[in-house]
Amino acid sequence: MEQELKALIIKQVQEAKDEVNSLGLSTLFAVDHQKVVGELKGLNMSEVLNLTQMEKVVVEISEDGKEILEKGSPEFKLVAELLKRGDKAVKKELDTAFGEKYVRLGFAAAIKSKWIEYDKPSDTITLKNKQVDMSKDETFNQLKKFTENPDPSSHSEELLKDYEKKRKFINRNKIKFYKVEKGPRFDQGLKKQEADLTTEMLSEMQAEMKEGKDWSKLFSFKKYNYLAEGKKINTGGLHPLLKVRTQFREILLELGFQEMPTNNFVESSFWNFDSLFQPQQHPARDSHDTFFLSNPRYCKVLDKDYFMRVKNMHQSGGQGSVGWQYVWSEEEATKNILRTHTTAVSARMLYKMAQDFKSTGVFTPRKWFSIDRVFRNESLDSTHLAEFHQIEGLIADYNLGLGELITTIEDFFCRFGIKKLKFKPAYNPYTEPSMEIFAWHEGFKKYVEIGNSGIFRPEMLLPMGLPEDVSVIAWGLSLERPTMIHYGYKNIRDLFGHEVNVNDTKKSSIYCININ
Ligand code: FB9
Repeated sequence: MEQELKALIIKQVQEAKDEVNSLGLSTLFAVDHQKVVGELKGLNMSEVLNLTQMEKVVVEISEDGKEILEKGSPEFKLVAELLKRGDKAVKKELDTAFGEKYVRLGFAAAIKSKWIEYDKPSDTITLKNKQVDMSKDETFNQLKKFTENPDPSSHSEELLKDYEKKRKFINRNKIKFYKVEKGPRFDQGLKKQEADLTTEMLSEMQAEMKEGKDWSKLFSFKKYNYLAEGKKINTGGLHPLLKVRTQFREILLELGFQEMPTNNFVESSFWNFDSLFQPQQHPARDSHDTFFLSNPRYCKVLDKDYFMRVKNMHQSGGQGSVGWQYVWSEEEATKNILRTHTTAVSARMLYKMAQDFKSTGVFTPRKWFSIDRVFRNESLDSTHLAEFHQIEGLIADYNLGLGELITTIEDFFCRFGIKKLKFKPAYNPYTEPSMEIFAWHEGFKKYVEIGNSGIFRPEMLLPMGLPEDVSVIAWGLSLERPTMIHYGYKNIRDLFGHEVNVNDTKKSSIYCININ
């Protein structure tokens, strides 16, 4: 069809005595004007034709006008229908058949012309004038004339106003069209436009050249369209959480932190709670808050000495602490769970640092971070699932205090443009002192909680065997909260889980999270 239209256009331009334009071609070939313009633009691109954009006002038929061109004027349609139905019809049936508005228009005009009578009780219309001259459908005939000659200057202003303003059967609109002339490569027009140069074509050109002919006219090539968009490649996309994780990870690495190995979702209660000096009666440790494994239900104890030192610290304290003063259960400590925080990983890393200190006699200060999934047996709601990603940072060095903790947290958050922080005393079983972290939210005009922090207790560090003057400062936050704020998610299920809309993963970059 396209080749056919292209050939028709080129033939018309070849043979026309008068100016050729896209409107005329559309009427001549009875093809939609936009389709003709599309074909013309292709021929213009290959320089077969030259196009000059023009503009003019034309008469266009409105939707109501098109209905009359399709069915005839409502009053004539009504008479035609009555004649078909034995000069009578129930108005409601006609409404159903032709649309209430169309019948109402015809009804009013036919009553005015005394062509029909109407009996309201029976809702019946009766034809009274059978001599209606159906060819006198002036409205229909005039609309046909507008269609055949859409140039407003061909019709009286009075008529145009009547059909446009009063009856709204036409509109006068400014339209763009194109004057069409031969282009520099018009003679190549009907030749197939080659898109690629092949070895076969080169051989044919060479043969032409050897025969002394003009090889350059042998093939016609499509003009290279530098504006053409590249082929859309259906790529994957990083999940919003992973984009945010990348930014947090980059910032922590820039601040000199090393990433801890977090590839164990299953953890022992010992590392998750006991090594942190979290007492076994703590509410967070029961099954309402923690997921316990049934198989394997228990873990092995690898370092019995450390295990016993932790037991003693819980039961009776030592090294300045009175402990928690309860009978500590080995069985409870060896229960396997899904880790409830990545602080369990921090505990393992600090224990390894103590082991290194023990074997080398040298303590090396370190900065560690972790970003990974943690699991809590909590009630679900629009912002909480039974799991989330915790971000945790810690520094183990000599004589660190609240001052270092606060400045470290300030350094960290200011990388996200968050400079207005407040710290509020809080309680954690394994840190003392502890602080909740708040940041000023410009949008909400209030401080919002953005994390928690503290200094690990000596009762946690000393049983590991770390030097007495080594302290560890740490802070934590979640990955989901900043991501939800940045992307504007109201429900965490739109961000994480099986209900996520995969197309969202193709959204723009996350970089420069902020909470405002
Ligand atoms: O992430 C949280 N909020 C937050 C963080 C960042 C942010 O945008 C900034 C641009 C970066 C915006 C908001 N919160 C902690 C605060 C609240 O969302 C809170 O309602 C939810 N909390 C989680 C725990 O809820 C079960 C967020 C999660 C959390 C809380 C505490 C820690 C980790 C994660 C911790 C800790 C800790 C303390 C001491 C030592 C070591 C670790």
